[in-house]
Amino acid sequence: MKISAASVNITSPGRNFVTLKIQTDEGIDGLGDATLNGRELSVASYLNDHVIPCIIGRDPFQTEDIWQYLYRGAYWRRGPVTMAAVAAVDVALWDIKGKALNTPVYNLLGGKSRESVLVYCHATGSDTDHALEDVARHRELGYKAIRVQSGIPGLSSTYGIAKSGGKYEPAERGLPSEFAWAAEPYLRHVPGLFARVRENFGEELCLLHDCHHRLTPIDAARLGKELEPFHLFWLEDPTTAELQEGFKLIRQHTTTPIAVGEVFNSIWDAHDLIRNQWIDFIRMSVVHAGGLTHLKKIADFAALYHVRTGCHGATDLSPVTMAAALHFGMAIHNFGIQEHMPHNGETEAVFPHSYEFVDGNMVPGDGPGLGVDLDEALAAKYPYQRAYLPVNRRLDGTLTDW
Ligand code: GCO
Ligand code: MG
Repeated sequence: MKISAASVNITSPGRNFVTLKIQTDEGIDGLGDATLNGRELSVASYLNDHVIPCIIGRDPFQTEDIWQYLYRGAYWRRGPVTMAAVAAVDVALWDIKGKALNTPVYNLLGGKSRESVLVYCHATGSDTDHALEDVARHRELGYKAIRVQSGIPGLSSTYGIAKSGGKYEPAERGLPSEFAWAAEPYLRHVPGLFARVRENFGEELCLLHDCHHRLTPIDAARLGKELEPFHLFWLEDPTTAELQEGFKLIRQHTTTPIAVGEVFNSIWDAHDLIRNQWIDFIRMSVVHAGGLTHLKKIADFAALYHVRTGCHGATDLSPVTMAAALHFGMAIHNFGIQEHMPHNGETEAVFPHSYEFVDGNMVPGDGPGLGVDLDEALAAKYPYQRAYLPVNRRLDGTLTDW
């Protein structure tokens, strides 16, 4: 079998998605997600202008060699644009391989290690009472693990809070909006939020929280310590991770489990974090970390250090990535949890898929390949719209991490 053609689809059914379709001379197609929130067109160009011409004529079964060709062969390696493009090719090839062998992708990654994968959802509220209502609503839907975020008294906006009436969606059309941030009111508020959640919902519910890279290591250590009585499943992105040693400081002070990695692109972003056991969960996603070929190696490396996975699964990762993450989660031994932020109805229609939510868990479906399609005619009705993530400033105007 040979790769005969490949094309990049950009669609915006509520938010932008970039999808690579690879075709073969035997009539089998595969899909790969190439979406990089707020920087979508750069990955589309990387694929169209630099990658697609090099893969035509290759054997789609050679996932390892093609991965190395695109990674090492580019000379300029790593980075989110490059790794999202490499991932799109890689995932599309695993999809083709599964279809050609008439088996689901999880069987190519080791076979089922479990019958379904545990997922967590997002509960949000403008204040603690509203957040508690949203936790109750998600429990009713069947979720067994819930991330909880709430508005912070004294701050006009913060990460993870839905606009009134709507669902939380991190990117906005138009130019970037600006948020205000101060760590002190946040640090004063969050322990009380989790005290109320535990008081209302008991010990069994898995609880998670995302700091979204906003704290210094010592502030994160304080938060982790103060959250210990509430036994979180994890505290996510407590600080920025360019300085991997920052996590050593957090670890010295708290037993709250730590998760990080949604913005990482390769094992080298997490090498020290994992081998020093400074984290408990690695959150890299199939799309931003070079595809299934690379993520499988990262998971196997992490397993040696008792680090489990918790793949990023926000709405800016397309249903193709969700499907790939579910196959991956079914197969690997050190699976931890999978993020689930449901897509809107338009997106679900553009990407018909076999994965489904069953009683707090998800299953990828047992059909061949990934089990996701792209309705290109419907996708064409939603043209690309420029969109950005917000930027964040401290109260004195200084630009800080969002
Ligand atoms: C998460 C993430 C997202 C990101 C988004 C950026 O934990 O799901 O933090 O909400 O902000 O994916 O594009
Ligand atoms: Mg996050």
